Amino acid sequence: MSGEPKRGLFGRWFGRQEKPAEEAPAPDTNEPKTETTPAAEPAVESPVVAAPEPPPALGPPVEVVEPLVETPAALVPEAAPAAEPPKKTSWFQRLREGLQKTSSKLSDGIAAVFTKRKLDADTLEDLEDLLIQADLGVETSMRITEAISKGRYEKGISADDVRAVLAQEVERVLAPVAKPLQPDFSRKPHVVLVVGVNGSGKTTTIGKIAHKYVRDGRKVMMAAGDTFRAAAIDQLKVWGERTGAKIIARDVGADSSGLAFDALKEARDGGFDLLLVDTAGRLQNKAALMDELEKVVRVIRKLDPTAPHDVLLVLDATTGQNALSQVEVFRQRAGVTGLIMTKLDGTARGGILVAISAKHGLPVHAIGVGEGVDDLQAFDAGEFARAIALN
Ligand SMILES: Nc1nc2c(ncn2[C@@H]2O[C@H](COP(=O)(O)OP(=O)(O)O)[C@@H](O)[C@H]2O)c(=O)[nH]1
Ligand SMILES: [Mg+2]
Repeated sequence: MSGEPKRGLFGRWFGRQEKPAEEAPAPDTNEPKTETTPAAEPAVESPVVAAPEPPPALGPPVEVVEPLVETPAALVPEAAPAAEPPKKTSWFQRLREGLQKTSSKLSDGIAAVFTKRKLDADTLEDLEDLLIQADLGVETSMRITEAISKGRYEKGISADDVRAVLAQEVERVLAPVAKPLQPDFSRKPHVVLVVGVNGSGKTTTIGKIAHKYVRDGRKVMMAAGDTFRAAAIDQLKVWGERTGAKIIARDVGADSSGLAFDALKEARDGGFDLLLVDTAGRLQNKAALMDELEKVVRVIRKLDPTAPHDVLLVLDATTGQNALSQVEVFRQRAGVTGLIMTKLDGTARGGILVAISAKHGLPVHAIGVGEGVDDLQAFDAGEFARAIALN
């Protein structure tokens, strides 16, 4: 892996070197941050809303169904401002800052455990605890401590030695899953279904992906499949304006599988290269959400038995351990084929990606490091490992 963080990763992801896009304004208009915190969004585990019925087609506005967490007015995005945004730090800098909490906890902990350069059962156990607390997972944590115990450290081991082994082992887990998204445009369209809990960054990620391929000269369509919330539909429309991708949307409460079907039909008839299907992250409960996702897949397959060609699960890096159960549930029910982790620019708990990768081995296609159109980066195992272990 490269030691130079800023060199064309985005281009590498998509197999070609891009000229940097004009700095596009960050969408400051999406959902309130509070909604996306782990506390506010405990994921699909429990019934979130007590409404007995799904919103019927053309039924009452869903704001009635989930009024507590979201403020509809704040959700309606405004048009992007034309002004240049303030100069942003590099994506790697943002990734490093995002993982700073994890990495400094680890390095402080390692320094404390290995002050005496002693390598015995106690220090190894302390190290293992530390790694597990950083969300790396039991399996990987044991592998790292084992690697250290087997190393030749007769003269004692320094904290730097430990961190070097940590970086190496984390990279070893992540390297096989770092795989770019590779749409096959000959399918006309290549269909990407995007799933995940509410607030994880699905709609934003779809917008970023659309931007990339529109800029490449592809015909891109986005289907506003989160018909549960009016604000979600409006949000995708703004991304349509921002990127130039075509939007297929219906009224709130409309059947999202019907929408996906029509979108695919229209994309096919119109010779589109790529169809990105947004979905709801929250319905009345987990079962309803999963039923709906299954239905969307079934209906898409009536038109194209090979579709959806990618089912991307979007994970919020600030959620920590809960991401693991999200992978399990969505993988089982929605046939997830790859992951995108967002918000690695915040106060991320990126260690969980290591645990997820060790357990599931699903491709990690990209990471989100901000809210702007260009803030989607190829996932680079080495950079990520270094940001966690050597930051
Ligand atoms: N800092 C940061 N914010 C993000 C990122 N991706 C999404 N967001 C924000 O997270 C919030 C929820 O995103 P959204 O796309 O609406 O999530 P959805 O409910 O899964 O569709 C919005 O405020 C986004 O701007 C990211 O990579 N970094
Ligand atoms: Mg959304």
